[in-house]
Amino acid sequence: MFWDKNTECMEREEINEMQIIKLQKTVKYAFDKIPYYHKKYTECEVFPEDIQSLQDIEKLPFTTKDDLRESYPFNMFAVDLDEIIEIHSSSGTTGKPVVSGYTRKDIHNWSELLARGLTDWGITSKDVVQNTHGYGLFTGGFGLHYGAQKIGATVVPISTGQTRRQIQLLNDFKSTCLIVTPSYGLYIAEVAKEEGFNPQDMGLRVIGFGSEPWTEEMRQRLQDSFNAPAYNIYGLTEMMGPGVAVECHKQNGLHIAEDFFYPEIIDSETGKQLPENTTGELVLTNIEREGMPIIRFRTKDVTSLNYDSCECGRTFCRMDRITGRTDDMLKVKGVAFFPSQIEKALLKVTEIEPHYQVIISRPNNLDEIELQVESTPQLFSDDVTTLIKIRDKISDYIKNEVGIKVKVTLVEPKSIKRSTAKAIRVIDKRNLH
Ligand code: DLL
Repeated sequence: MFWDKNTECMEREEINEMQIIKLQKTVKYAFDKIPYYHKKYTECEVFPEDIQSLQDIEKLPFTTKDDLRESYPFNMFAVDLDEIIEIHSSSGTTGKPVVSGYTRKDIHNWSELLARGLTDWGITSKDVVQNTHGYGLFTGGFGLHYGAQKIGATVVPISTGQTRRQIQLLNDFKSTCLIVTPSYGLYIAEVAKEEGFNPQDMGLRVIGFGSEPWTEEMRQRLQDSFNAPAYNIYGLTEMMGPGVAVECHKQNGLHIAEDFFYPEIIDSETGKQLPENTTGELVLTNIEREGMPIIRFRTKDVTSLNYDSCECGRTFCRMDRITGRTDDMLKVKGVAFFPSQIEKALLKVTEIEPHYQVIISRPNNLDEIELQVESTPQLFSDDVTTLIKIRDKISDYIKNEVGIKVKVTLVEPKSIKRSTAKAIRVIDKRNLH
């Protein structure tokens, strides 16, 4: 099924013709309306009229997360605040998060992206969509909400957590579609079993999942647990949120909405474009966004693009599932952060040595994060109450800096392996690649 067949099945030539027109318009719009782009392009001596073909996009400098942070809060907006009807923001940092602003038209377009994806999965106005993504500054809740409502489905905006209630509503409301992060989906299945329900009999027809790294094996387990197909959704706050790319029912890659985003794959070392079917860093450009058009954003997500025709009939290119990051960003319990933030918090605690290791695991399908920190010889000989106090202090500082609660373990002085090269700070046992 198609939501907007004319668009979703355009010929490649038509797509490219549309993209160059939209790209030229966007570059001129950003240059005229956003001082950041005006300054940057003037410094690089590249101007809107230099963009004559899609290949010319390579003449433009990249935009990075740091550029967006420096524009905090609203300096990347291309319109006045009175035209912005909604704001979202990335999770994690308490310093300067990335802000994303949407005009009414942007919200309309965002809904379209997800309406397309959900329709392909067979969702109609007859479905009940239980949306467990967080509602708030995170884009997951509202993005999926708008898309599901657009097609007239009944949305249950339960948001994240309250697992027993999730199970109760799955049963009582007879939800037919569950929107989850893969790890939370598996957790719901497990708790359901503990509560005496068989998740396979709950009547779910479809699962939509995304927002964090996952493996094919996890997808398989999710599908087996609920006896329903599970489809991948990709997106990021900076570009819009979920829906930048959505997997079709063939489960063979995610179709990028090429009428809204122009994708490139680059070699993250050289910054040069790589050919199709080659793995590298995904770079995205908003070619249809009023509130905050971002040009050549380095996502740091590792994937490849495939332009072969897809059996589903859609012609937009497909990206592979994300297989890694080019930086050390971690996503744990849906919160994105960098190990350097943990270090920053630790350095504020004078009683300990800044030797630490972060261990991430996924027992029972839910992320767990443990921080092992070396205590000083002096502290180590102190009484237990002092140790507990310090441990709680570390935990509080980290919650403040990173936004999540970590389990802190104080270990013996000199027990964390020293490294002569780049220290291995993070041990991710989740096996996500
Ligand atoms: O996670 C948007 C989203 C919400 C996508 C709900 C899908 C469903 P951010 O919080 O800004 O936005 O995080 C974006 O999460 O750069 C990837 O590293 C990672 N990510 C998002 N979707 C996937 C996915 C939302 N399907 C960052 N597979 C991105 C793997 C994903 N990683």
